Amino acid sequence: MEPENTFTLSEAERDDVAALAQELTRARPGLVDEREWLDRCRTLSCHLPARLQDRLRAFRHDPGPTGRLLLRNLPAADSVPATPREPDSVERRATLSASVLCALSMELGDVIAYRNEKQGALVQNVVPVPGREGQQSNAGSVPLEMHTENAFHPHRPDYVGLFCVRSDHDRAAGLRVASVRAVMDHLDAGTREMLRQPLFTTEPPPSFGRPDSGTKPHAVLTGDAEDPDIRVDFHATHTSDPWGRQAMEALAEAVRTVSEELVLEPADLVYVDNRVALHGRTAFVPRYDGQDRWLQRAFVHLDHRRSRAARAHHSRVLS
Ligand SMILES: O=C(O)CCC(=O)C(=O)O
Ligand SMILES: [Fe+2]
Repeated sequence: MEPENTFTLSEAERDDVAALAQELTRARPGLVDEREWLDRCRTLSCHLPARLQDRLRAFRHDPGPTGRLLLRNLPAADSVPATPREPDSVERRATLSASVLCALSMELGDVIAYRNEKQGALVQNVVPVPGREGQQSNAGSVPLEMHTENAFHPHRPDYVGLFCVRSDHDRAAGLRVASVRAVMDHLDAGTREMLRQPLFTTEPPPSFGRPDSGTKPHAVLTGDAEDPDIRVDFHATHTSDPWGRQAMEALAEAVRTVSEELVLEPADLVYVDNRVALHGRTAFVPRYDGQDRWLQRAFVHLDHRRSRAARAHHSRVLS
């Protein structure tokens, strides 16, 4: 029996998704960020296989104990071009992988991006970049600390979709995921209480403004006492309160204990529920030979209206 958080498409289902995605690669104007293409994508996403739609909706209803959904055996292109290696690389063309990622993401909600990140493109390449090995960003290859995606932002993504186009040479790069639901069992009452206090500030990455322009103080845990939401980035979230620091350390330890590692295969797609799960990545060794690890990423909002004031001209790109 397959675990509840994993869904493998049958061959027939994969062929159906492939046909739908191929139609999208031919849809006008062939560019992911254009409204006409996105409208077509939404329409076609209504025709995804019923079992897949059902699973995506079930995940939207409740992300389960692990806060993530792994979809396997999606269609993959017959020939994949060289892995990009330039900084801030994005995919604007409606390729097969970008089409699959957008069509499935639209079943969860609205695909969005941020103006100051990767040129506001809706589909972004997650690839190692020469010279950035040590960076705490998805261009690096040292371990990437566990984080809520865009933890500093008032309109954080509800879901992060990561579609594997190519694995790393050594199958060493593991996407790490830890859900707060699993973490809670490993936190004592005092730690939980500290993490609910507005004692923590989170810095934006340099691309989003001055590095010293952190958030207003916020809590790490909010909402239901037993089943809270989590907001933390172990690289960017800080507190000057000694008890707060201790609570962060206890949290980091609990996250290490429960986090799972997913070594993605081509045509695997993971959705992380960014309200209840943190993600990060283990280290790997890039070779910059065109065959490096390559994920494509998209962000999803459940309530498009809520971010309206941050989106000029009704676009999908938030400031
Ligand atoms: O490389 C990965 O597996 C995850 C990178 C990451 O955190 C991201 O792209 O948001
Ligand atoms: Fe991330």
